[in-house]
Amino acid sequence: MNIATKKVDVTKEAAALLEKMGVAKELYTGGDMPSYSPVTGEKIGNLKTVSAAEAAAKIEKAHEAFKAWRLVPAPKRGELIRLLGEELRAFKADLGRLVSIEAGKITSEGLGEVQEMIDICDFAVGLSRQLYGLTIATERPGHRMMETWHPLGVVGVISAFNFPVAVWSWNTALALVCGNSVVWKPSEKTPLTALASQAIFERALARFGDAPEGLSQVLIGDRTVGEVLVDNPKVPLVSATGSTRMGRDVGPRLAKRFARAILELGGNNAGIVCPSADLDMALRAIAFGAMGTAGQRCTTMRRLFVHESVYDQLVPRLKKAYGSVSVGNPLESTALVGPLVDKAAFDSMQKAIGEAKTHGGTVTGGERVELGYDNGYYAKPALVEMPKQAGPVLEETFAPILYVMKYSDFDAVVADHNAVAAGLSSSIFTRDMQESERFLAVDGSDCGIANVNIGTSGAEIGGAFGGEKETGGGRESGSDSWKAYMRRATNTVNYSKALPLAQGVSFDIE
Ligand code: UN1
Repeated sequence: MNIATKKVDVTKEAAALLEKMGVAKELYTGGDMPSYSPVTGEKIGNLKTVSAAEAAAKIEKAHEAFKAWRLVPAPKRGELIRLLGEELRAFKADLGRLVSIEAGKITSEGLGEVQEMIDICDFAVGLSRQLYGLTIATERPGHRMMETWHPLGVVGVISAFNFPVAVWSWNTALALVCGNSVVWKPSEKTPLTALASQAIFERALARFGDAPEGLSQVLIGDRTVGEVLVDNPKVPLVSATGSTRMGRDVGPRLAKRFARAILELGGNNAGIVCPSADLDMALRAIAFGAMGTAGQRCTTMRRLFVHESVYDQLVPRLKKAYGSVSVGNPLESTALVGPLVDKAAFDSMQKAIGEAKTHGGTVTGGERVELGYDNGYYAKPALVEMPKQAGPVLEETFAPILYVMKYSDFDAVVADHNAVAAGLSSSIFTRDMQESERFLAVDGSDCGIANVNIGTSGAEIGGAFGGEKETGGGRESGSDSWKAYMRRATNTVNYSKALPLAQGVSFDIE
């Protein structure tokens, strides 16, 4: 069912939310960069952009802030992030709503995104007392060897429209407890949520008190501003989330100046449904993984392999779910699928569906849903049954298209699963322990995330997030991802009265 809605005033509501969160009006009115709401296609802000020179000055300021912040004890730095978590809790509803307005997410997903921010703050507060280094057995008597982790410098963050605020928080919460400063270039499609996050951060900063100025800053602007961040020698690490195309540009530029990169790029995530799978569970997981966030997560399920023995039980039910899923305005309805981000996203969805047909695909859904907004692009999620993995199935199209294929042999399906360029997330649905273990084993899924009996999307912050191959190899968020935000020093201390050399080398000068 498609949910018809009354007209919403997204511009007014966005302004009211921004005011409540403490964003100065001049930051988003009368500027040169428009922001649109995908919900109705209307313009909701006109932001002031920074020039390349202004961006460089902000980076310089962040570098100065780093030099002071690195001297603050890590648990004290954690206190700032604890306060940030408190402020995010207080503004969860407002920021979540603004995410829905600016990125088009349904209400629960907008709120869920802010919850991810709160969760990473909690994680980082604990981490601020656990930046552990090893002590290492040394081969020399009267010596001690250990590792010390030191702050790195200014951390550049480049984020995408689909997780406009959570990705910033994963990087910022970790970077700040690790003693770094942050300069953030948000997506041009979602700058207002960036301003709101910055305002919330500044509230935490005011409560914290004595923190250096410029500890976390936002660069509003286009690609040229991002390039300043990527090329600036005072930025030793850039964490960039976006397309593989963007990563192909950013990665080598960082490598050229020996800066570090955390790249979180495209995904072409698949699920495998085995003969013993709990089909009710698989159905729900696939529906959320493939249709949730209107197919606009890096972790969205884009390919599905179903064993021939259960294909006719599962796929008709899936098609039914695709037929009945509610598509609608996320601000005024309880629809499960909101808009695509813009016309370009809708066009690329239609193009991929067209190509799939030429490769023998049979399509359910995919058509535009008219809600009366000229520039709001809503589409029925598409399920495309494919005779084999070919054409657009091998690519990431950032839209709700699920390619469904039948399989008969486990080894062959694992090979097909891995036969795409991206390597972000994956899942298997089975109650057969041998199958699940083989999927997780060395010659199983080649992705950074491999799940059993849950979908590909919706990862918790506690794990390291990221993927292999053209996904870029970066890891952010939980586990020991913090190590990428610090530099490691190996220290050997001689407390003896002799100077034995390692490896038994003798070098007696007299
Ligand atoms: C992304 O789509 O860029 O696992 C991030 C998930 C979310 C994060 C997605 N926790 O789906």
